[in-house]
Amino acid sequence: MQSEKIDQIKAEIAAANAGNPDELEAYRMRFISKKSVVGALFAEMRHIPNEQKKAYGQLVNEVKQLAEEKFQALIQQVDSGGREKEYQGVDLTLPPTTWPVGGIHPLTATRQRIVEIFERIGFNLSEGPEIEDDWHNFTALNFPENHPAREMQDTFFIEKNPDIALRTHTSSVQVRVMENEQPPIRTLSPGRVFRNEAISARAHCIFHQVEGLYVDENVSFANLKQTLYHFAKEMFGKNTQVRFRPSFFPFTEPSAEIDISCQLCGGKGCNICKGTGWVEIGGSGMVDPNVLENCGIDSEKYTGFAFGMGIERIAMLKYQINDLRLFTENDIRFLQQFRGLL
Ligand code: 2NL
Repeated sequence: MQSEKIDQIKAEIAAANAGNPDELEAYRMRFISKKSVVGALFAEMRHIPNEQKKAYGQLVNEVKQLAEEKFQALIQQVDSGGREKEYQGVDLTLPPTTWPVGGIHPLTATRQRIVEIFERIGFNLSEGPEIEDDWHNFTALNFPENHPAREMQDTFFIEKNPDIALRTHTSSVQVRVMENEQPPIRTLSPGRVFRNEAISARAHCIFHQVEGLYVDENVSFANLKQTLYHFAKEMFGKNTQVRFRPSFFPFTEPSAEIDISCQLCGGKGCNICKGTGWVEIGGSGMVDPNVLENCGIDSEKYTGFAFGMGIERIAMLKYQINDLRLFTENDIRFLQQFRGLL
C-alpha cells in the first residue's frame, strides 16, 4: 500500500515540468516543502511497524533525493529559459560602446579664461540687460546726438522705438554699475552685444564682448597699460609684446587701441597680421570726465580707465580660427577640436 503510493509519487516527479517561476514554485510546494507529499511520507514513519522502519526510511529518502535532483534541474531550466528570452540578439562578447564626450565651446573657454585673469587682480563681474535704453547705451557714454553709431544701420531698435534698442556694447552695464556704486570700482562685464551688420567671415550681428572698468582716486594711464600688459601675457603667453596706438572713442579721453605681437608669426609678418607683425585685440582709454559725471561720480576726485575687447576676436587669435561663422554653426567637426579645454 505504501510502496504503491511511493511509486506514484516517483512517477509524478519524473513527469513534472516547469517553464516559469510560478510553475517552479508549485513544484516546490508539492515535492520539497515541509507540507509536500514527500514531507507526508516522512510523517507516516511513526505508523510503520518497527521492523519495517529501516526499509521504509530508505525508500522515502530515495524519493526525497529524486525530488531534490529534479528541483535543481527545473531551476536551471527556468533560469536559462528566462535569460535566453531577455538577451535575444545581444552579443555580450562585444567590447563596450564609448559614449561621445562633450566639450566646452571655445567662446565659453575664452570668456572663462579672461574672467579668471581679471578676477585674480581684483575685478568683480557685472551683468545687465541686453535690451537697453538710449541713456545707458549712448547718452551717458557721451555719444553726441547725431553720432553715426546711433543710426538705424548699426543699432537694432525695438519696434522702431528710438529709445529702446539691443545694446551695442556692454559699456551700458558699467554705466549701471557706476550709477549704483561709488568708487573704488573694479568690474568686468562680459556679455552678448548686437550690431545691425551683414554676416561675413569677420562680422556677425550678434557677438560677445568683455569690458573692464576701474574707477578710483589716482587711477592713471600707466595703470591701464600695466593691467593690459598683464592680461596679454597671461592670455597669450609671457613672450607676447603689447603696444598702444592713439585712437578715439566718445567715452574715453585719451583713447588707445591695444595691439599684441602676432600669435601666428611672432611678429615677423604674415597674412593674419597683414605683414605688420601686430594684431588688434581691443580698445581702451581714460574714462571721459563727462561719463563719470553722467553716472553720479565726482570727476574732480576720481579718475578711471576702461577697455573693451571682442571675445570672438580673442578666441580667433588664441586658437587660430579664421572664420567667425564657425562659432555659431555648431559643426561637430569644429567643436570636437576643442574637447578637453578648461
Ligand atoms: C572696443 C573698444 C572700449 C570702453 C570700451 C568704457 C566703458 C565705460 C566708460 C568708458 Cl562705462 N569706456 N569702455 C572704453 C574704451 C574702449 O571698447 O574696441 N571694444 C571691442
